[in-house]
Amino acid sequence: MGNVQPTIVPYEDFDVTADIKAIRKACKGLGTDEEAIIQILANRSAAQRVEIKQAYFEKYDDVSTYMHERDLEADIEDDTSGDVRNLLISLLQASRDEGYEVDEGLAEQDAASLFEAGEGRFGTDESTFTYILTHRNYMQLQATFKVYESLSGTDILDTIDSEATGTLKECYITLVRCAKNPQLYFARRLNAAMKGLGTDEGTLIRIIVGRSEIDLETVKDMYLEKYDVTLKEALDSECGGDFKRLLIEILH
Ligand SMILES: [Ca+2]
Repeated sequence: MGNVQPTIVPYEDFDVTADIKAIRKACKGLGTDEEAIIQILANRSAAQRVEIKQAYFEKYDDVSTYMHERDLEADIEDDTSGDVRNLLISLLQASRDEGYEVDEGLAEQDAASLFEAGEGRFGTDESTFTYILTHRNYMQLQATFKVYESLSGTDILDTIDSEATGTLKECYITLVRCAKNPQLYFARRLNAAMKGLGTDEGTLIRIIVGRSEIDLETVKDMYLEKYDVTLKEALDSECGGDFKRLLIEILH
């Protein structure tokens, strides 16, 4: 990964209003789009998540059509259940260590706990997975995943694939991908935003502008490695007009 900066620097393109609107939208309607909420919260610093929580409370508490106080945690509690709800609330509580220190002893301890919570037992102890994935810093998680692999012989993603199901599994996978290789994660999201009919322009702008001062060069490298086409070529064939020119401008 070379000299890439860790990604838990505050999200550059942070727009608290856009975030709470997106979260509100994900909470409303049929079911909750947990994946959308995770994608936002997993890429904001602790301070930004606190800001999101407060802004959400202020905005939606003012709306008098609601009979009772609404805050983000309550919305999520209404709309999701059990383990997914606990995971989202833990992310919102901004409890993740945001340093870059790696404690090898803790990595060994956490890897053993993850093993015991999953492969080492009948069923799965989701609370252990949720706690570790939401509390440790990303560098620490990278160390834990390495120890895990040597301990169990299995990649943590394969373990999650067989130990978790449904939305919870998708959320864990998103968190692990963010922690393991943030730049590859962004490359995947860019690809998904262009794939199929139409283009998710908002996502393209958010990632390209947001990462431009941080690690866009590495995101571009990851994109090429993963999809065998440069990000520029992909944008060229998927987007049109001024929008495309703007994005390619930012890419250099
Ligand atoms: Ca198991």
